[in-house]
Amino acid sequence: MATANLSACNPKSVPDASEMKFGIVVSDWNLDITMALLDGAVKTLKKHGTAEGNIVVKHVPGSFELTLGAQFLAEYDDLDGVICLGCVIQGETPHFTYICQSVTQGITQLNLEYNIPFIFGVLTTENHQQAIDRAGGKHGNKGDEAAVTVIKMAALQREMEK
Ligand code: DLZ
Repeated sequence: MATANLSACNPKSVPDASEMKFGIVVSDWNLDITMALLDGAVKTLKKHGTAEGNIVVKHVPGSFELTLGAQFLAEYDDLDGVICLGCVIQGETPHFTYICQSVTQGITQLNLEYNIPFIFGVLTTENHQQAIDRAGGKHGNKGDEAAVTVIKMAALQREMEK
């Protein structure tokens, strides 16, 4: 009887990322939160084998600029994927809605136009505490999740290209 390779079948397992190179574009708005997301993403990429020299980090002023920052990374470097990190907190004006719509659509468009994954690591919260809870707090660190996601998508692309 054939034995199944359980680790290959396990949807939770994370592929080896030692031969991969990633870009991270991070927004400077709500910097305490986005730096925590960045820290989580970098630690997780390294944990799965990505060399520090193969993690290219670029800053942009706000989440609205994440799309173009990610496009610059894809155009000017040879990357397996790009993580976009930001934090948009609801204010008293409709600004929140416009920024969230723009960055969501922008990142979706990049995924369809380039042949590498662009990961949405943007917190969209009602207040600062909800953001803290998701940037290393009681709900984990969404930067970690974004890193796992980019590794999985880059591995999927490599598998399909063979
Ligand atoms: C202007 C603005 C506001 C009000 N709020 C946020 C926010 O919560 N998170 C964020 O990342 N950026 C915010 N920005 C800045 C915009 O993303 C953008 O940088 C400016 O509108 C300039 O294009």
